[in-house]
Amino acid sequence: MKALVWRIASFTLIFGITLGSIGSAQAFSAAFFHTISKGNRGTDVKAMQYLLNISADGVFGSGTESSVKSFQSSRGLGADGIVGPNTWGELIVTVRRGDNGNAVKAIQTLLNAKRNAGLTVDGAFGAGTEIAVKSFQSHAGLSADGVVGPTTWKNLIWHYEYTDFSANICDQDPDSNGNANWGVASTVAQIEAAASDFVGYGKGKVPLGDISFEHGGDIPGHASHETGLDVDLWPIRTDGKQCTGSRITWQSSTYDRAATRNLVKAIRAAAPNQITVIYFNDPVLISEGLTTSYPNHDNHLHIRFK
Ligand SMILES: [Ca+2]
Ligand SMILES: [Ca+2]
Ligand SMILES: [Zn+2]
Repeated sequence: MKALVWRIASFTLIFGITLGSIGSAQAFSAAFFHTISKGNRGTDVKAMQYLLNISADGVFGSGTESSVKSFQSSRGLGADGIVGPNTWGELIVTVRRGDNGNAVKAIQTLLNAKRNAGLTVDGAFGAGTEIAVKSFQSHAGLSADGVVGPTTWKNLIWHYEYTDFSANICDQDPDSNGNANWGVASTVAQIEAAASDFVGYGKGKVPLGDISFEHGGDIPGHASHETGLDVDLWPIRTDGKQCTGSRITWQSSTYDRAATRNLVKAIRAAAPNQITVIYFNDPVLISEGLTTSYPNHDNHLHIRFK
């Protein structure tokens, strides 16, 4: 009996380890180049601008779009101005220790934003950058050779980014999903830009519920929050205490419609043409074309980015 128990235990142990490693490998074998286009912003946009050798301000505007189209024409791609997997594939160049230039700046920028690497963005691929690259490769289940080739580029672009709670956003966790504050880089940057704008109105910070887990995947009770593109925010209170007071609905006496409207407008302005839908049941905001009705969305705004 004891031997049987031990055999079951060791089988579980070995099988558990196997399952564990398959699980993490799966998260990264699903990696792909996020498609970015005019209206997006953030770390992936900045990396792309470095690779294009244009000003890297992290905002995909008209000038960036023109540069993308020229680049696409020069490489025999359809000049649609949209940076999808084929355009990324033409933009990336393999870099390793001893290399210099904008592609290295792109790598340093990505490692800083997504892995908190703390590198100086100087375009010089030295020992520190190599250590950070190897660390990321291990994290992603890749062979840690320190060389940034197509697979490492793809995994770095794909990897999500954590929301910055140091200034304009507070962290709410209504469904006990812990640090589900990771999103596609453009999702996070667009919310951060909107929050920065909103805080200027003087109605307090923006409360953020769930986005996604670090590498996406199953999130209890939130089937749509698995790809880093869906964000829950809470409505604004008339006393500005949406980060510390109780959670309200649009029917609450402390609901601040004007401030919540400003928040929705800031979100739309920070990501023009990059929003699929904003669910929130305030009938006035719906009548203004700002939000869309959906069951169970009385107490939060659910933003879905493209
Ligand atoms: Ca996009
Ligand atoms: Ca949260
Ligand atoms: Zn990770």
